[in-house]
Amino acid sequence: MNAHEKEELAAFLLEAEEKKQDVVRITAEKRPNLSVEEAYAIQETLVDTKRKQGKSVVGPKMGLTSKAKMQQMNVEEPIYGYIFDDMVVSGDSISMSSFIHPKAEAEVAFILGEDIEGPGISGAQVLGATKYVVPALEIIDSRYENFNFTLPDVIADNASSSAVVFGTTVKKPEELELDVIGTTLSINGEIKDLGAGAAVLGHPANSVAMLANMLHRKGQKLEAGQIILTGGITGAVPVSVGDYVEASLDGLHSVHFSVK
Ligand code: 0L1
Ligand code: MG
Repeated sequence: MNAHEKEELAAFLLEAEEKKQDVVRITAEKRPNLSVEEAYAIQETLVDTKRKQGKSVVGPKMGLTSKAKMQQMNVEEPIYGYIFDDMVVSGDSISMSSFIHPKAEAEVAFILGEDIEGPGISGAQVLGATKYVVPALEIIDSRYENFNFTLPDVIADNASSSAVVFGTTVKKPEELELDVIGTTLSINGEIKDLGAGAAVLGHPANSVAMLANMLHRKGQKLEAGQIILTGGITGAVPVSVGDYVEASLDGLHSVHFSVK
């Protein structure tokens, strides 16, 4: 894929994100044989464009970290994307007009105290390099019609990244057993899904370790100060106007937002 094609496809996805207008997946018509490698190259171009627009990266994130999502997509490895500063929700409400068809999922985020550079990083090393963990609600919003995509499509689309609400409870990782923290995701007081931290690759720290090892293949590393979304402990649930969305994570209290 040449530079012009990469830029055209990144611009196609960025326009859909800016206009809040869903599009047909890239592999349906534009590039049926898109490979995972090419998809990450499109994602990199999209990320560079956002940086040139003055946005800054809060941290990379992991997606497709649950067995169910990996089986559904027929993959053995999760994917990553990037969360930008303008995706972080500052108040306690979001506007439906900022999204196409948002879904929320409950996650644990890691705030790194040290750089982490692969290869061969383990979950234990990640815990040693992590300053704090916080609860988070990630709002994913695929730019593709009906969330209909193949693996390369969703990689190119920055792993459906759109927004994130961070909770205010901050804990040191050693204060919790992150693999057994029980988590519920409720909408308007009704539990829509639940899980335990182990749903994320056995332990959320394993997700950060895998991310460090995947980035190493590109000559990149995780950096101190980055906030890493580790992947959904619960499934992703569609949200609509009027909803009050709340995730409760044992020991990390709750994180919530309303949809206007
Ligand atoms: O954060 C995530 O797990 C999203 C990964 C992309 C798959 C999706 O949009 O459902
Ligand atoms: Mg996620």
